[in-house]
Amino acid sequence: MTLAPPEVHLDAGSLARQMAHDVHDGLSSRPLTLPPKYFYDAHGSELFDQITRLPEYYPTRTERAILEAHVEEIAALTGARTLVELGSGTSEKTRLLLDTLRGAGTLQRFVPFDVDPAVLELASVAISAEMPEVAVTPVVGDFERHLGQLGLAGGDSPCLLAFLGSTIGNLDPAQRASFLAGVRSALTRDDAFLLGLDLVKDPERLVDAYDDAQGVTAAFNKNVLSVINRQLDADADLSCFEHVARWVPEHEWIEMRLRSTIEQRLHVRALDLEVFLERGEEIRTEISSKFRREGIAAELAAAGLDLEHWWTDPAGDFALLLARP
Ligand code: AVJ
Repeated sequence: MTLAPPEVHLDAGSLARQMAHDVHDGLSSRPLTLPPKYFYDAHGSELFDQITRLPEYYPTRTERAILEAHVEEIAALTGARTLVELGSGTSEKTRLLLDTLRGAGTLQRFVPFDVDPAVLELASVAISAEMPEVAVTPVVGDFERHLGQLGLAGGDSPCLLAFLGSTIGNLDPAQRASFLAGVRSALTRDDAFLLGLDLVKDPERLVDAYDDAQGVTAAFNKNVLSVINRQLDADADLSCFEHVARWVPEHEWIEMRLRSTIEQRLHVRALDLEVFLERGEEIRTEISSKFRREGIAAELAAAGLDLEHWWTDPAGDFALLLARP
């Protein structure tokens, strides 16, 4: 078994400080915001898992179909000896990539990269038990801050860096530019970047994907308040907020918001912060950007990456792309 202990760039203490800082920032000025990364405690991750199986939420199954159709080609194009997966969780799509790279005889090393050490541990142990000849070297970190420390150069190159699920959509354009610069600097000549993107489409379908009939997405959205109640000793009453999903054409992104149904006072004790909410006032909890080929090609180019391959499903709902330095 070749499972290394995780390389930790982010311990529990610094995560907690980061959260306190982000929540303070988001709730102490208007418009009120909360960062989407705090949706994912154990309950939030379970709800997200349910979302991925909802009839309205097409991205997960569509991306899987694209990957299934082209994974052999991706393996052949990259000849990857190292697979790095950002925000990996326990994804079955990772397994498809791993199995194919193994089948091609190139895979030597797997680097799962996630903020959550518990999720990382589960994934790492499972993969290293299944694939004893593959070195599993997990990294605990935040992909917005710690890509520069990945230290891939000198490892088993070429490396394939995968970022699936359109998670990049949570970043605004400025955050994306700095993230993509981080990706570029983590890669060398023969490496490649595999990116999953949700595409611009009929707004009605987009809104439905973020406001499902069963209310799972509503529960997922409100769960961020439970996280804050628990982690920062706040007193939010989830029943006094309603879920809102809205398409914003100027930015081509979906916004999720929590709308206060009454005038209320929110007390975040650990931050010594009181927030007064008018009836109908909203907290923005997530942006989920939708992409076009020309737009992302330009963003990649600005970071020094060439878009070399672009694959979509027949309906053009979702895309996988391969870019190189
Ligand atoms: C995990 C960020 C890709 O934006 O579609 C799903 C999260 N939010 N439903 C997305 C999410 C509401 C998801 N990402």
